[in-house]
Amino acid sequence: MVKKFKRHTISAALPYANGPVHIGHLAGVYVPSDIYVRYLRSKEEDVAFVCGSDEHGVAIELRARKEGKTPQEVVDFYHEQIKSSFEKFGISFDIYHRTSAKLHHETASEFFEKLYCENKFTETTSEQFYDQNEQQFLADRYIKGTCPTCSFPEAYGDQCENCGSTLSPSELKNPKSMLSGEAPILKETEHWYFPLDQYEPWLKKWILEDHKEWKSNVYGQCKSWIDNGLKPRPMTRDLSWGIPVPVEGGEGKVLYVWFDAPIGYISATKEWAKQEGKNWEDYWKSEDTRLLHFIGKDNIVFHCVIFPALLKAEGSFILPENVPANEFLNLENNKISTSRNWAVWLHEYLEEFPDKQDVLRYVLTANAPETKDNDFTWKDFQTRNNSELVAIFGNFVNRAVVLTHKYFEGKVPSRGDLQPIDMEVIASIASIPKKIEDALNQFKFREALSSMMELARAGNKYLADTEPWKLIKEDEGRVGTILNIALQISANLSIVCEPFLPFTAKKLAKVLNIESKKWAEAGNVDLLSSSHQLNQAELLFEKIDDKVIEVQVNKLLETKKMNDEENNASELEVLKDEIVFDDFVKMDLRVGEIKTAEAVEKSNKLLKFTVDIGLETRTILSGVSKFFTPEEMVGKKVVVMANLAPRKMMGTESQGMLLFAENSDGKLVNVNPGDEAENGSVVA
Ligand code: B3M
Ligand code: ZN
Repeated sequence: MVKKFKRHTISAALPYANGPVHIGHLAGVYVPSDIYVRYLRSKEEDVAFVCGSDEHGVAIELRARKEGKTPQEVVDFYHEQIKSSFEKFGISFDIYHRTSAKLHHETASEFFEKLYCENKFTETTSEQFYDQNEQQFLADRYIKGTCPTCSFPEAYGDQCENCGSTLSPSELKNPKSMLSGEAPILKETEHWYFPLDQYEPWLKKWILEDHKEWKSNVYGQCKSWIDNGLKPRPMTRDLSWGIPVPVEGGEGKVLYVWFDAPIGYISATKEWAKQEGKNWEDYWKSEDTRLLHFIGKDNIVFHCVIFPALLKAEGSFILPENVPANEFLNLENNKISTSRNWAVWLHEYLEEFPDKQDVLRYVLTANAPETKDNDFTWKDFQTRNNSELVAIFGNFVNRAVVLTHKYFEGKVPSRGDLQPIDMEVIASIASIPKKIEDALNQFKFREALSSMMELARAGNKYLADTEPWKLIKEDEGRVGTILNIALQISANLSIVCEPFLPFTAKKLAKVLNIESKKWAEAGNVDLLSSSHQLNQAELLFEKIDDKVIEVQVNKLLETKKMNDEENNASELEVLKDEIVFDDFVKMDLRVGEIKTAEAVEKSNKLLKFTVDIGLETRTILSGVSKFFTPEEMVGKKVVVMANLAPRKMMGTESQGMLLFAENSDGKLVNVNPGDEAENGSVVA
């Protein structure tokens, strides 16, 4: 049964205000939601499109600590930056709010209080890690230790980034507080839990039976969560940055960020309604409103399971009709990562590709990670621009307009008798809008985009097949018919491309000298009346050069190089596992003096030394020829590991090892014990 809704509340995930936004955000959430909303508006539907910055949570506290700033300073900066990037990309939110706003604090607190007063929470005491030096409970992210699975020494309390295992802080070996560096203690603390388990039967029916139409990636994730059994989840945290817990005993605690963030959609709607003189409750409490959440796949459980259960418990809100979550976008075959700077940042793109927002919107939609993770490559970006936007869309419109100026003084010529080829292309004008609609109604944005391009393609082919430039001498009337049809296609394009390419749609409307038209007019072959005056042609898209792409690829290569170097350096920063004194004294370290040194034949690494270690002279091979010449080593004092079992290298037995220090750039330097040290002295 298809339900008819009176209005739509469309939310796009609230990005954390702890870093800039990148193409992954745009592809996964903001471009598809914007396409959908623009389409609805074009259909003259009543829509509230809400978003804002998610400004609470540990990630933001951590970032602030790292930057030596207050959390508020951090979110103030990124909120503005993110907001401006979205605006410049034409993401047409009705409001871009923020969760540090007073109205949001009030809204989230009231929501919490209501659940509290109606006994919808359970209070539970548990033991959590506590930093005695800092007198603070530690969020999972604030604890580091050795991963129980892979022994990576830098695993976080909630996850090991080396092997990917999900952890709880108590599983870490040698847990250390990231605040003081000390080992934390376990201390009792009380929190308010939302008994998600009690909502399991309801969730089973609501999702697994009543929402079988959800995208399979979304439905699948929900099913696996529910099948694994739901547990009570704490809705408060021992942190200082966030919304204070508004009930007795809540001092020093804040609401869990995933409790308050989705309520951010509600407070954003409230703020917007206030500004627009509307009633926000129509958008959240009326059964004839359709609520949709656009999100990325890592947010599915929060939007499909936890938040709906909270809304259900509260009792007065509508529930989402659908949650069209996308998978992830990778960049040049690697996961996008903020910390490794592996991303195309929107604010940088805007600077480096001025006026090319639609190109990125196009590429990200054509290649959207709708059903599986997908890859963004600069090469593909260039190809789609040059051979689709420029060669098909832009070329078609440009030809139609330029020829009209050339032959008809820029006035739309009238149509004469139609030939089969005209009928054929007119049929596509009529049928394509419906195709786009069907795809959009199912959140199939790639398909919708490709249907939109089908119209441009049809137009381009029509001009190529009819070749009006060859007919002008003998049959001006025929040329008029052809150009009329081509211009009607262009006018149709300006309607159906608008959700995807809003900047282009505007330019196109300007060239055609028409007001923007609504979706209902799409499919019409009489959008432009005869003699309507066009404006001068303007290039809608321009070719992107190999050189421009090279710059971007090089930028990524540079990042990769820097990351690799950093990885090497951080390996050194991590101290090895503790050993006992008995282990240490097993090593016999002696002062030695290099007597002779020579290169080893056929080896480009090894030098062969004879070293006087007091009681005897040893032959020792060492892979240092990149750093020292044999000559400069003769006479040098060195530290020798004297009781290392002999090893044969390139046919020679090496009887010990020389000690060198490795600098952060990989350069080796001699560990020089100084001239005062006698050959054979024990180093200990
Ligand atoms: N800020 C997580 C994210 O940016 C989170 C989304 C909140 S939506 C209510 O991926
Ligand atoms: Zn691990």
